[in-house]
Amino acid sequence: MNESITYQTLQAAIDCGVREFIICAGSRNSSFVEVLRLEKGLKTYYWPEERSAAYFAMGRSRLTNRPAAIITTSGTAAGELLPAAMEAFYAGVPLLLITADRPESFRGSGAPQSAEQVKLYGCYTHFFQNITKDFPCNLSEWDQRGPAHLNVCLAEPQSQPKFIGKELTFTQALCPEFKFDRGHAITVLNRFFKNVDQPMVIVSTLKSTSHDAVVEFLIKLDVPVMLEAISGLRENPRLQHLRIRRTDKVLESARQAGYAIDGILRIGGIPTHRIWRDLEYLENEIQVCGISEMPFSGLSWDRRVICAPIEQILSTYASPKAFANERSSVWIMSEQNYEQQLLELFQEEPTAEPSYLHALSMLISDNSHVYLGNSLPIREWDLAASSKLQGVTINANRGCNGIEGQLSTFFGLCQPNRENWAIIGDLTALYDMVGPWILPQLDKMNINIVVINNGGGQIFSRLYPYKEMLNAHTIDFEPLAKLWGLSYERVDEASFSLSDSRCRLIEIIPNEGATARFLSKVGKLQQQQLAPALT
Ligand SMILES: Cc1ncc(C[n+]2csc(CCOP(=O)(O)OP(=O)(O)O)c2C)c(N)n1
Repeated sequence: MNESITYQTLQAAIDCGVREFIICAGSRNSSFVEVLRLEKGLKTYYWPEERSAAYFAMGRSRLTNRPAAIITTSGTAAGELLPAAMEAFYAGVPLLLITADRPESFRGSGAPQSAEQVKLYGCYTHFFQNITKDFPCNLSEWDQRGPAHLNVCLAEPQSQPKFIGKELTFTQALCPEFKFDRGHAITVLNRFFKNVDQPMVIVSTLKSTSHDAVVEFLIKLDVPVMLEAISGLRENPRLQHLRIRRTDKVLESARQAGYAIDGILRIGGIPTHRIWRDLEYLENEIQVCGISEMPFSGLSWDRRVICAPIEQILSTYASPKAFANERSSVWIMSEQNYEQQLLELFQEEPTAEPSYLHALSMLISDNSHVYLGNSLPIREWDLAASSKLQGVTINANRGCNGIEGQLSTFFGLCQPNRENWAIIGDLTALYDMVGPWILPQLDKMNINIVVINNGGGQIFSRLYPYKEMLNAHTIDFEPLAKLWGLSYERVDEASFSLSDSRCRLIEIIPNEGATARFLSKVGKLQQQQLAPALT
């Protein structure tokens, strides 16, 4: 029985596009291991730890633009997939979770390694099926716009299963169609543009396939735009004349320039920056419109999001009104001023954390892949990375903003033929210490793990005046590099260079005093009236 259920489930996964299986072996799922270890047409990875493995699978799915499957044994092993399922749900990643289970007769029995696995991931899966010999796997209802869960009930495994090598067949899988209402999307956009006079655009997480359409749209629209790094457009040379550089006090600075923003169009994911939190309290002052491939608005008071393929809407859309005016030009000009002064601050405080981020961005080659950890790195990249860096692909886990599974997601996204850089905090690195497990199974690649070790969760030191929030520590990361056979470089001085090692951990130790001074100076800079006020 196990043999036919296993083949049939794998065939259904293959039929919907899965070509990579991430396997966390245990007795209960050994029939899957048995089949997959001999299968030549599929890529397999093996992990001893399910939580990180699921994040790795998510990274693979994002990189290959296909669903990737993770297969676990029963019990708590299945429970370990919840964080990645949540992330994949909010990020819209087609992650296939296959959990082995004991036969249904064991439900509620408390028998060893059996748990209640039916709908284990609750609302975080777009599709669930309990597979038994009477209910074979059928994934045709999975929309592939979020995770799916297959709970596979298997009989007690034989000690030596002897499967007759059946053939799995590889057909061209069709991705389910993204259904959306184009007419409605255009009506909502038109209404927004008719109602506002001084709009701004924010672009956050964006698929690279939407880049061209968004660039053309922004150029035509000709209004100020905040380009978060994860949009992949922050450094785009065609948009620099529209780009707002600051990451804080955006609305205030626009107002000072006489451009009082009355509407914000969001393109892509939920923005990381402060402005999106401020908007929560500006319901009556600023109109918001969102266009995204996910249905989330990120605001409690506004649930209206145009959920559609961005490039299909924006590539032909023209606003019913023109917006460019003298006030917006004054504001954007003042932003260029601000950038100049920021560059001077990096020189003044070279050992401050953002200055290290800036220096690092100057050492990273064009066309690299950069993964930004949640917490300070993703914010500091936006604040400090050089806008000269061209052709970079930026990734981050911004579905749930968790700090777990970050190295594993990064490894899933690493690509040969380009530099791969992960920039993460120290607690984030500690959370995923098992992540480098997968490195020997990857092709030879240029992989750089940068740990910004500021001795704890320093994002909180900027918000809370007590140390209990920080989880402060004095750990250093050289032993972790050694454990995983990575070369190690330590950076704690004003000027630094890096070796040309291809698989390494770089520990950057910012100077606390310099960081505090830098933050105070940048705070003043962001507050200064840089624009001549227009009346
Ligand atoms: C799984 C999870 N637990 C807790 C948090 C809350 N959190 C956000 S940032 C952070 C601290 C991260 O510290 P570190 O990685 O050292 O980065 P730094 O703040 O120093 O940049 C914590 C605990 C979270 N985002 N995800």
